Amino acid sequence: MSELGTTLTQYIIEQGRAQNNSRGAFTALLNDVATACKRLSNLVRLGELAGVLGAAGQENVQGEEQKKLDIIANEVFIESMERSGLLAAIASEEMDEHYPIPGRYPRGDYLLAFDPLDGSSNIDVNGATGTIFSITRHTDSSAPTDADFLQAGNKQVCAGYCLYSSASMLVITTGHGVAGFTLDNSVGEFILTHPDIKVPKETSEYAINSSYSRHWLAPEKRYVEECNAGVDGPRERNFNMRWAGAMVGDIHRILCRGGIFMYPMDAKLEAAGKEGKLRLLYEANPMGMLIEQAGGLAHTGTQRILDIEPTSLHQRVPVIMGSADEVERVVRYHEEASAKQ
Ligand code: P6P
Repeated sequence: MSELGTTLTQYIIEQGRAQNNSRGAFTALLNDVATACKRLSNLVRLGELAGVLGAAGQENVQGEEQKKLDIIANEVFIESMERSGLLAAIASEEMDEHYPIPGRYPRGDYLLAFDPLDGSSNIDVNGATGTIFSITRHTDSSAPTDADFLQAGNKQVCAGYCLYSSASMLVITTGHGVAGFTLDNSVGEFILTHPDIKVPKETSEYAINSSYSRHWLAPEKRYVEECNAGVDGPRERNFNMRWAGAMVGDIHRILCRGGIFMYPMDAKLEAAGKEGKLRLLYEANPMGMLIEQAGGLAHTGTQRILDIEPTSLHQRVPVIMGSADEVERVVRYHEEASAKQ
């Protein structure tokens, strides 16, 4: 295992050596990700001083109001990643279709899907935000299409996020566990501070937006009511609730001390014909890989997230992920509810 204080580059090289595969291309690719995250960390940290707060006066493909920083973050990431010759194309929450690598740059074998600034509504109130990314392979020699991004989450070769909060932290997995790096602004390096992150199987904390409780389906209603009853109900302990308003903030807390994060299917989403709120390719899949690699579970309530065969670039799915015991309990409640129908 790499030692505390190792830089991200040293860590990737050491991991490659340990897994007996040359990581040259991968090292360069993750270094580009790190460079983009450093740039974004600076912009987020300066906030209004950089003149990057507030609405951009337009909507993204999701129909969501874009913040200035949503657009800037998307541009910073693309500019940092497109020249490496390692990517074949980029897909982003902020772009309707994939972004092909311009002909003036060589085309590589990896696909990057990312959410440039998750939780951007927190920006104007100095709350936690982050960038979430997912990397898959593109082995076909032809120019990629949107369809090439439609790979199940179990095909990801790397997943991670950069959390912009009291510290900026890059948390990644390449399929061999989860490691966390803290940005040392004095040297401009991500330094290994969390070498082997594990999600505790048990927890006394759950995360869900309780303002939607009137729309919840029976399994989630039952689960949350039992948590709220604490030791006065069937649970063996009392529970706390936390909701960061940014998946990256909630998932980081869960990776650090356990918990369960839920953005489940509910009656309002069903009535609107939606499959969920959160996006599969660049939110649920990368976070699901991190959670599973750290020993947790990532589920929709009816299936494992990483087994879903995507059908569209901005596909949405229900999300229930975190401490294994709690996710298993919610899934069991879904199974019991289905058996009654
Ligand atoms: P709500 C941020 O917009 C996001 O996509 C996730 O990061 C976050 O967990 C969720 O939506 C917050 O949704 O409905 O509570 O505003």
